[in-house]
Amino acid sequence: MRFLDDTGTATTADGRDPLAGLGWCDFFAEGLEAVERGARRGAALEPARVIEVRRGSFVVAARDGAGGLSEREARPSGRLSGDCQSEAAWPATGDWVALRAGPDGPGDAAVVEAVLPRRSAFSRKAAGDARYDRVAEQVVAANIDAAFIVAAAGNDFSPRRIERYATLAMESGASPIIVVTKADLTGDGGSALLEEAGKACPFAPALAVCAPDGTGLDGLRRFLRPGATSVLLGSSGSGKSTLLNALAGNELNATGPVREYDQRGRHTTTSRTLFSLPSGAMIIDTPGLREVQLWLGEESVGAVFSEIEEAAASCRFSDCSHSGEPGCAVLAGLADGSIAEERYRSWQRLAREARFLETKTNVLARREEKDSQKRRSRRAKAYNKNR
Ligand SMILES: Nc1nc2c(ncn2[C@@H]2O[C@H](COP(=O)(O)OP(=O)(O)OP(=O)(O)O)[C@@H](O)[C@H]2O)c(=O)[nH]1
Ligand SMILES: [Mg+2]
Ligand SMILES: [Zn+2]
Repeated sequence: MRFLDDTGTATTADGRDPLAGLGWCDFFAEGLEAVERGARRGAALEPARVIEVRRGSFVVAARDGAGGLSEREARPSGRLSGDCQSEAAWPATGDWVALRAGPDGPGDAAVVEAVLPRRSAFSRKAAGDARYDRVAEQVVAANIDAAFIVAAAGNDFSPRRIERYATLAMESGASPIIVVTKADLTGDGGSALLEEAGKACPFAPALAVCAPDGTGLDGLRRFLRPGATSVLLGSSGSGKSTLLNALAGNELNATGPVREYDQRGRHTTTSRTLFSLPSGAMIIDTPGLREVQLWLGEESVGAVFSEIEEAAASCRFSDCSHSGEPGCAVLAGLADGSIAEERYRSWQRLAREARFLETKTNVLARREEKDSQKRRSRRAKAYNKNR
């Protein structure tokens, strides 16, 4: 049984809005109200979550009017296309959007009018624009609670890449969780690599898994809360889709509201797609990123390199560049071995990259961004603390 409450919201018999299972909350409801206030009178808008972004259209999940959810295709409104000055403002997978019914009745594709403000977003610097003197943000996944940084055991394992992803995850507001896959390829169940991963990002939990035989999956499930969204990040071939496949496959017979994982895992992933697990947790699978360049994040670099940042606080000069000044606590740490040489070099490189981006982007816009970033980082740390 279902009923419409006096606001016209479809709810289930137990009074729950089906959108709540997709992560809908007051934060987004306020965003939708703001869009409605600015919209033309009479243009009824409804909330929907972007499951996949296609060329010129989106797949979204919205209320079906019968107490459940349905998947629909939607196209951008003329206004959205016109307003979108930047790539980052375009709907990304995981975004909540304001949807209007298609003008030609039920058969017509719905129209996305606006993107609602994001609670978090995993962004990178858009690839391939280095020749031009501009930098642009590309949103890989929006409104995510946790970012699984997937690194496969083997020759390609790189703590430096983990540091880079972890910095981006910190900047996003999501909690980084490191997953070492293909643990079966190591002689020790992955423990040596876990130790390396732990040094690369000291505050993030790190787990080793072997998805095909299920090893380690229960430890990972602790981070998959119903209604929360995670994103799988990592190089192509690192085992992201295999992991998703295993997480979904062990929970058989489920009918998730959003698309269920359909065992396509053996193929290289080509789109960023939001999947729903039967447990109610959501996961965004992504194609391996060939190039992960930072998008801002000087503070986030500091969070990932906490041992260096802590030492830097006791340098004699507050503007110490840590490259030869007297009384430099970072160089002292290098000398006594408490700071590893590779970490120091990696920290310098990422901090330089972040500073470069800072100077390239608008200072005022950045200041606003900083405040919200601080809030996000606090939330990200709280997420892991609360489990
Ligand atoms: N030995 C071993 N192989 C694995 C494991 N997990 C995944 N693989 C293999 O690694 C290969 C790549 O796995 P995928 O899951 O497609 O990798 P992906 O990260 O989704 O790659 P993209 O979609 O291209 O980004 C496949 O041949 C998998 O069978 C594992 O735990 N152990
Ligand atoms: Mg894949
Ligand atoms: Zn110093």
